[in-house]
Amino acid sequence: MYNIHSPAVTMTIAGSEATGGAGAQADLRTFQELGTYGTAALTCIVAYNPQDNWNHRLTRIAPEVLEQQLEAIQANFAGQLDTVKLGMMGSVETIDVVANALQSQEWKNVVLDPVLICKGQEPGEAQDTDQALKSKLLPLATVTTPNHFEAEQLSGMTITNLAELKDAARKIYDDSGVAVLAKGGIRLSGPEAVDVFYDGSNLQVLGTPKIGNHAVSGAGCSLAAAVAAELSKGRTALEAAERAKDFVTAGINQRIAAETPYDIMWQGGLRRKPQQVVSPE
Ligand code: PXL
Repeated sequence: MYNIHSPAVTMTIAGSEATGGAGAQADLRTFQELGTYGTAALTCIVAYNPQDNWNHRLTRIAPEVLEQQLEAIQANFAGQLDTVKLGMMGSVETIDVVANALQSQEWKNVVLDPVLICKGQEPGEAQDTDQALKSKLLPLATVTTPNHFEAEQLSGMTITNLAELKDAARKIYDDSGVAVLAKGGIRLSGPEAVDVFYDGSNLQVLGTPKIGNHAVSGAGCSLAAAVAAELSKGRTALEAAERAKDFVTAGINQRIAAETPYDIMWQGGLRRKPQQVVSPE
């Protein structure tokens, strides 16, 4: 029975990244942290290779297995699941399955993180997947969160400064009708990590002081998941974008160092600092 006090149900359709920095693991942690009930349908499994410079080893989930996961989640939460976050897809077949699931019910919020490449991958490795993402998933989204590279790909523009990031956000919106949170992040020079939100009427620049000059794993996934979580609780897209940016900034501030060449953001960054537990001498 649906209980009005139940948390909003949110779903991520994303890849697993076993170390937990990115992908579905980061999404689920974000959903939990922001007070929603998270579900996950896996599209692929990424296992970094510590013997080979932490390169990605990618195993795709068979399309029918993804279909089964989506069927289970959608049936279990029929009538109360209206928010989905889309992460790494990994293949054209996967995109087709996801597009079908999106068309099989009504959604209020479809947040597309247009993952074209992951850290450690070469750009342009998967042109056909990128093309399918643009032609089949973007039109079904309500919000999209491209990073610098993805915003260049989606807009067909070169982005070297804030004015160009704004133009690209406008272009992506004008072409797709989808609200855009375009991330300059650390890629644009200057003291701030600047992102641009545009929904056809509001153009808002979201800036926070840069925390170092290195990309942090999980920031992109968590940002999109946080937007989805906030939308599922009834916030507007702009409010959701602002809160998501604060969530990620706090998470980067409290990042976790590991053996990979990049740190990992921590989804608990907005919590009050835990008391240090000191054992008696
Ligand atoms: O950061 C993008 C990303 C998304 N999804 C999965 C990933 C990565 C990057 O490593 O592994 C599963």
